[in-house]
Amino acid sequence: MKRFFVMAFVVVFALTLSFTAFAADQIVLRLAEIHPADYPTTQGDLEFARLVEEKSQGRIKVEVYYGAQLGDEKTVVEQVQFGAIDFARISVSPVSEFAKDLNALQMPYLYRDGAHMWNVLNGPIGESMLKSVEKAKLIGLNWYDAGARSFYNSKKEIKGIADLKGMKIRVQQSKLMMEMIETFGASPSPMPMGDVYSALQTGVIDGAENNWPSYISASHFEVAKFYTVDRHTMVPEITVASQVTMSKLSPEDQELIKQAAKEATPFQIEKWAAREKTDEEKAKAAGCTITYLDPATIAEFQKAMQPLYEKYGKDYADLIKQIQETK
Ligand code: GTR
Repeated sequence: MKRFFVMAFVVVFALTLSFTAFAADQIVLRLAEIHPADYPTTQGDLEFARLVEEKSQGRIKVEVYYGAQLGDEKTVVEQVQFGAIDFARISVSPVSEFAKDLNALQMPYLYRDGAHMWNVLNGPIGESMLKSVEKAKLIGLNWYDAGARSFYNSKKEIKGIADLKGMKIRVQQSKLMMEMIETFGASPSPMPMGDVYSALQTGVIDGAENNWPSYISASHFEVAKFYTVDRHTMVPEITVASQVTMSKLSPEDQELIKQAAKEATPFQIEKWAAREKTDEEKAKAAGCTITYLDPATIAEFQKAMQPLYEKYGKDYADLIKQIQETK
C-alpha cells in the first residue's frame, strides 16, 4: 500500500515537472549521472547537453544532474522508464536487468581490446543493441568508454584465481555479474556504487571491481589498496532517453537529440583515454599494491569463465560469435 502511494506521488510529481518543462518556451530536460563533474562520462554528458543546446539554438536545455543527485543507477533506469527523468548515462550492467540482450556486450574476456569493442559498438551490433533497449521503454542514444574492470580488495594481493576463493566481492546490480563472481569462486554482493566505500571500510565486503577512474574517483583506493589488473570485463556505458519524453518532442527534435548524443561519443572517448592513464598513475603514487598478471595467468582467468559462456551462450550464441568475429 505504502509503495502504491509513493509510486502515485512520483508519477504525479513527474507529470507536473514535465508539464512545467514543456509549457515554457524552452524545453528543459534532466539527465542523471552518478559520477562527479570532472569524470569522463559527466564530461560526455555535458558535451551532449552543449550540442543539444547549440543545435536547437537554445530551445532545448539538458540539465546534467551529476553525483547521483537523482539516485542510484537502478532507480534512475526505473524513473527514465516512466518519464520522471528524461535521460540517464549508465553502465550497461544495470540496464541489462531491464534489456537482457545487453548481456552479450558484457561477457568476461569478450573483446580483444578497446579497438575491438569500439568496432562492435560502432557497427551493426552496436546499433541493434541500442535498439534492443526499446523493449524496456527506453531509447538507446549512444555508447561511452569505460575501459576494463579489474578486482581490488582490502585484504591481500590477488595473484591468481585461487586467491579470490571465498572473498566477498561487490558487483553492480546485474545477474550476469553476480554469476561471474560465483564462477570465479568468490561470493557476490550486489549494491549501488555509492555504498561501496563504506562497505569496504567496515569490512562488509572484502573487495569490488572497477576501472581505474572509478577506483580513484570514488576513493576506493583509500580502503582497498590491492588492485590486480586482470581486466575481466569491458562494460560499455550507455546514454538512454525516456520514451515518454521523446514522444512529446517533434521528430526533428528527436533526431537532433540523437545526433547530439552520437557526436558526444568521440569527445568522451578522448577524455576517457587521458583519465585512465592518469588514474593508474595516481593509484601508484598513493602507494597501492598493483599486481600486473602475466598472460598465462590471464588465460587461466579467461578459461575459468567458460561455464558462463556455456550458460549464457544458449541465449546469445549467435551474437557472441558475431562479436568475437568482428575485426
Ligand atoms: C562505473 C560506471 C558506473 C557504475 C559503476 C559501478 O565504472 O561508470 O556507471 O556502474 O561502475 O560499478 O556501479
